[in-house]
Amino acid sequence: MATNRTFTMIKPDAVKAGNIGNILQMITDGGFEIKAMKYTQLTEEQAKEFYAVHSERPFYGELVEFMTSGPIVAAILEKDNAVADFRALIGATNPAEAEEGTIRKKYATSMGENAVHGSDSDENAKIEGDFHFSAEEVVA
Ligand code: DAT
Ligand code: MG
Repeated sequence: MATNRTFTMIKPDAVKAGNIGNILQMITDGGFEIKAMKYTQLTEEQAKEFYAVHSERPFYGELVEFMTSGPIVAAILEKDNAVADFRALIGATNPAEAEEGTIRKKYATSMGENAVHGSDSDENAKIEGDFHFSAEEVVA
C-alpha cells in the first residue's frame, strides 16, 4: 500500500547555486506539505551510510565526497502517493533525460550533481526520514 510520505534532500550543488527557495517553491506548488525540515551538512559517515546501497558502484566515492561538500536541506514531505509523485516532480537521475518542468531539468547540472534526492519506495522513505529526523522533529 502506498503511504503518504517521502524524504528529500536539496543537494550541495543546488544549495551552493542559491536554489533552495526555488526548489521549495516547486515542492509546495506540487502539492507536497513539509512535515519536517533541516539545514545541515552530512558527515562522511552519514553520507556513506545513507548511500550504502551504492557502495559497490564505481561512483560511490565521488557521491560521498559530493554529498559532504556543503550544506543540504533535508525534509519529510506529505502528499497522497508521495513517493511516486515526488519522483515524477524531480525527474530522471540524469538531468539530460529529465522531463521539462521537473526539478532536475531546471536545476541539476550532471548525473552526479543532480540537485535533489527523492526516496524510491515507501520502505526507504521511512528509513531515510528516520535517519535524519527524530519523532519530535516531525510536525503532527
Ligand atoms: P536517484 O537519485 O535518481 O534515486 P540512484 O539512486 O540510482 O538515483 O543514485 C543515487 C545517486 O548517485 C544519484 O542521484 C547520483 C549518483 N549517481 C547515480 N548513478 C551515477 C553515475 N552513473 N555516475 C555518477 N553518479 C551517479
Ligand atoms: Mg535512489
